[in-house]
Amino acid sequence: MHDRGYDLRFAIEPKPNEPRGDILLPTIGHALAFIGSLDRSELFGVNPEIGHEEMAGLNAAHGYAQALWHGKLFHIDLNGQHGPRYDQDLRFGAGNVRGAFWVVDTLEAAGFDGALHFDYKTPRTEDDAGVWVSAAACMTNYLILRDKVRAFRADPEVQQALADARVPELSVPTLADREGWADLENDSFDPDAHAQRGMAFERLDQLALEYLYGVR
Ligand SMILES: [Mn+2]
Repeated sequence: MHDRGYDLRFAIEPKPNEPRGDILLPTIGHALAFIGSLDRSELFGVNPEIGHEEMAGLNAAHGYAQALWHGKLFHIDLNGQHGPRYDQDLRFGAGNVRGAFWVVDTLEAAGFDGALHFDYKTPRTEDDAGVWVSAAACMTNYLILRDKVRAFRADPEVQQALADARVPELSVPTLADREGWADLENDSFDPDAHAQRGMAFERLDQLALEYLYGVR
């Protein structure tokens, strides 16, 4: 295909089950591992669907974040889902609302600049007008959550909570420049002191919920 001048990339969309009981490449992690084994792996990425990850009982935002970290989030399918049931394809923002908040936060924090694509299905009980209601609602709900995550990230209390939870340290390499594994022997790591400290995730997560509940 590339030999014929077509500048195309492929995005694999993982799904754990349905219509069959088991589907190969059931999750983002499986797809990333498979892609890494391909001869032209640079041409392949993932198109994760929120509902498919949640059908597998997984945290969609975590999967999106891992795909971003690998440079493999080529495309996204936003929708809604209630737990590990059949593929519900609810409009985005319906279903797991908290999960939707974190997916939008992940995309916005990472500066994802690809298409914001929705893969949802209007319930068959709707008429044509209802189809347009649910289509508009997908976009409205993204914009609502985008406003909320931007306000969340701009809040000085949130920034302090992020620092208290040592989130910025996640991007610091374990070894400093010119440091090797042998240098770790001379490190002054105090396991007792580290066992005493809290990670302060509850505070950070509660701030997010308060933005989601609309009281901040
Ligand atoms: Mn899809």
